[in-house]
Amino acid sequence: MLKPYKDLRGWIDLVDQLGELKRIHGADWNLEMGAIIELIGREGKYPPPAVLFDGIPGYPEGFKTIFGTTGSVQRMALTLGLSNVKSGTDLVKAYREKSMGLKSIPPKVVGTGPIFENIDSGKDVDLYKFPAPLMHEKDGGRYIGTNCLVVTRHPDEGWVNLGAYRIMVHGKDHTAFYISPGKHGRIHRDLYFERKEPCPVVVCAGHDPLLFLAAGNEVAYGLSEYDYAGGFKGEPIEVVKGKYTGLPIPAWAEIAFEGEAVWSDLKMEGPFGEWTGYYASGERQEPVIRVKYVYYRNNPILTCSKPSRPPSDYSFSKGIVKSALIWEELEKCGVPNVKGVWCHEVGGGRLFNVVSIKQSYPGHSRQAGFITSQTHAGGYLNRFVIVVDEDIDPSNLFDVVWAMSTRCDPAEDIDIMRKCWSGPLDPIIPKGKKGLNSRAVIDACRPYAWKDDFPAVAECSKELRDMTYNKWRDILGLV
Ligand SMILES: Cc1cc2nc3c(=O)[nH]c(=O)nc-3n(C[C@H](O)[C@H](O)[C@H](O)COP(=O)(O)O)c2cc1C
Ligand SMILES: [Mn+2]
Repeated sequence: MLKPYKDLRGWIDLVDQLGELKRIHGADWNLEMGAIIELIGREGKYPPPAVLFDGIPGYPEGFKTIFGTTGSVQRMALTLGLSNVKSGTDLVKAYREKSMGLKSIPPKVVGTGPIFENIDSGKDVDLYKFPAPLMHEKDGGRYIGTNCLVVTRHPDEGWVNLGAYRIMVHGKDHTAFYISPGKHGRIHRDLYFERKEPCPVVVCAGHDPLLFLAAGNEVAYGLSEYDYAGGFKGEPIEVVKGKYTGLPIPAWAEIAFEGEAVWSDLKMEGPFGEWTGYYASGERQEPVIRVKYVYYRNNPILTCSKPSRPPSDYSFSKGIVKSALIWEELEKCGVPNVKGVWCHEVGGGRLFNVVSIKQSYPGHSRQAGFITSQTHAGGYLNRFVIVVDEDIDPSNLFDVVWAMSTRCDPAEDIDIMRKCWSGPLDPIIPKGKKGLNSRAVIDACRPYAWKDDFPAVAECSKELRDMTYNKWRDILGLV
């Protein structure tokens, strides 16, 4: 088991020791880094490495970016402090087990930290100091925030939220930020805007990948992702207070900036290539963050993720965390005998989710399916939920589609839920109708009423398989 790490730099050292770090010198921020990530992810060895870019043209040596932080089983295990995991399904189980007994630990405010090594304010604020990538050819601008933490505080209840919401640079001292309706940061921001108050905000753009996993996935409403991540780490996340907003900023972060957004201060945001595989949200007016302070470490590392036609450099980790969170929510809702959950990368971890159960009573499979489609973790922009029996591995698309093709009678076993939680990124919803979508719950379990009479599966029994294997193993040369 690898040692725990203190910050992104410690994490990078450990990933290097695992042999999962690729260093690339001299790639341009202008499309080249993004294209390299796509090539490595689609055409390179599996699993793809984390990629650390340095020597970026136009930037001082040492100003780096890193992509694909959480893109393998071993890197996820390191980040989450999990041991004895060899596969994605092991990760989901281990994540779930760890999170079940988890006590959240609030962050610890410290006086200073490496993030204050450099402080720019007033005229010195310049976001172009950092090599923010132009990721895809049709993007509307350079995105400094993808693998980022957007920190806001509920104006009445006081709790602090962290969400990964994309941030497009508009000028030296201002950015747009896009938060889909229903996200916690959006709920916070709307509360300030309804009262005609500015919304204080911090954006952290280089940090421990654990914070990214917490911010980029659906932690419960009202629970700070800082507390959640602290619970996973087993110790509080150290934070400093922003000089303008007072909001907590990870003390060991690489790059952060803070300022405020005002309801009437809008600029065009997008287009941006997204996790669905399309530039589906086009260009819209979105609120602007006016930046008052920029903080960064010497030789800062900008953390990046490139959403794109899946698989992307973060779709693996998205699917893992989401599967574990949905499983947990199903059990909290009282759905028994869940045997597995898998949010497939083909659906960007959201659109195509499978649950396997040991059917225990009539209606069990529909209950599992309907609830999955409306969980907090699985509710946003979901399209298909497929419920399968326990003999089907939910992570195996071949088996899942076989079960759909043979155990589901479409007229009886597909239910459509309408007017569900979607958003501007949904590619099949036309302009003007964005916001809502429908979803199919596909019951691909053997019908409960006659499941024991369902035709037997035509494959070798375990006994026949083992007997044959033992007799013929040398000749068959199976792996
Ligand atoms: C790399 C990455 C980029 C994301 N970009 C956005 C975004 O631009 N807007 C958005 O609303 N959600 C985005 N998300 C999804 C949210 O981060 C996710 O739904 C998270 O749960 C939001 O936090 P919240 O639950 O506290 O609202 C992104 C997630 C990841 C992993
Ligand atoms: Mn949240």
